[in-house]
Amino acid sequence: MPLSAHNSVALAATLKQLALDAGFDLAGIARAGPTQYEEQYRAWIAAGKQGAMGYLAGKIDERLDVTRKFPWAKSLLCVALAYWQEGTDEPAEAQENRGRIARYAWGRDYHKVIPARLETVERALRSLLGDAPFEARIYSDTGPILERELAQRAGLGWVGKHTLLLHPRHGSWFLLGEMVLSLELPPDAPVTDHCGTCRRCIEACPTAAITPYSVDAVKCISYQTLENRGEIPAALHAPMAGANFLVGCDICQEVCPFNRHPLPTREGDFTASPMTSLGTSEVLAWTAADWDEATRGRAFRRTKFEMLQRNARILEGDAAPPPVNGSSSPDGS
Ligand code: B12
Ligand code: SF4
Ligand code: SF4
Repeated sequence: MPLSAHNSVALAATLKQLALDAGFDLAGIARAGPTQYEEQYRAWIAAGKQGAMGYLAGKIDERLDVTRKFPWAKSLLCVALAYWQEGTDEPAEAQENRGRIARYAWGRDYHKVIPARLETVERALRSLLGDAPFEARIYSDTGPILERELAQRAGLGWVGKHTLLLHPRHGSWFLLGEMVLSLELPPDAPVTDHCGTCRRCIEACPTAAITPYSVDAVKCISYQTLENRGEIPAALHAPMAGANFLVGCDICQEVCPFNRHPLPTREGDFTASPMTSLGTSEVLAWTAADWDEATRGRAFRRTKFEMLQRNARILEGDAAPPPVNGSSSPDGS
């Protein structure tokens, strides 16, 4: 049967194949519509767990239901791009006096990589559908949308107790993206929760930031190193020095049993020149120009010069960071 907007089963299969051809590792279709977890989301905001990420408390109605922003939205193509890479873990002795960079930030900024791949998919779909018009909007951490719940609905995995999207065979080392579509497409079957009685991520988290299916961002090292532009609460300095991350944090993923056999990334933009750690004294000796050079095109450019030096001081056990004012939205909302 020829491909047309009216043959939704064939169209969904073709669209997912286009996504895989564009380099994504997982692709699925979710129905557009309200979250199942409105109450939990609103309670999280009411408790102030977003910290200075004020954008999470804005546009809540839109975030909880994509059809509020795009009344034409019927379906979403949800994609995942693996970012784990082999052979770049440094031996313990080489890590001395070095602070780790979380894996998602080793290579080129995914906020640039994923939308570019999704634009390729959109162009291919428009060319296949000829003159049949449709609406499409692309996101990857760039707008008010609940990316993990949507990916779960699209059958890419389940949302683990650490709140990340986990694939039953390949684990959680994936970054997510979506294309909101006006096309009516049959959704994939959601994956059920496989966490069972496991509590490893909860027990390993150095700052006790995780309660099952919820992370208190204010306690999370990832938030403190990447998003907090002010002072880091003194109570977190010792656990942060123990965790030894200058940028982000991977501990809850490293201990997860579903990450034992990660899918290596095929993305050249992630493997071209991975930066896995930085010397703390080197960072403290940097000028703003050195920071600019080292972070160009990388996701951890969000960690401004003063923030990176503040983080390095905490890792070195010296906590007197000068505050840096203001906060901004990573997801552009
Ligand atoms: C804000 C944010 C953060 C904050 C807050 C993290 C958090 N857990 O919410 C901080 C800065 C701490 C952070 C850290 C990280 N982040 Co972040 N972050 C986001 C962002 C922009 C929004 C997430 C959000 O809305 N949080 C608010 C909370 C309340 O939302 P929620 O947990 O989804 O809320 C749901 C749950 O409460 C759920 N729920 C409630 N009860 C129950 C019960 C059950 C059984 C279930 C299933 C669900 C459930 O329902 C709610 C609505 O869906 C997303 C991009 C996006 N737009 O989605 C990326 C995103 C989640 N981050 C990502 C990444 C990679 C990270 C880090 C790994 C980076 C790092 N290495 O440092 C860490 C991981 C820390 C962690 N364990 O979460 C990826 C995750 C990819 C994946 N495999 O899941 C995303 C999706 C970006 C992307 N496009 O790839 N992040
Ligand atoms: S990223 Fe680190 S600090 Fe944040 S919840 Fe996971 S283990 Fe805890
Ligand atoms: S460590 Fe255990 S509880 Fe946490 S996400 Fe992985 S399987 Fe689920």
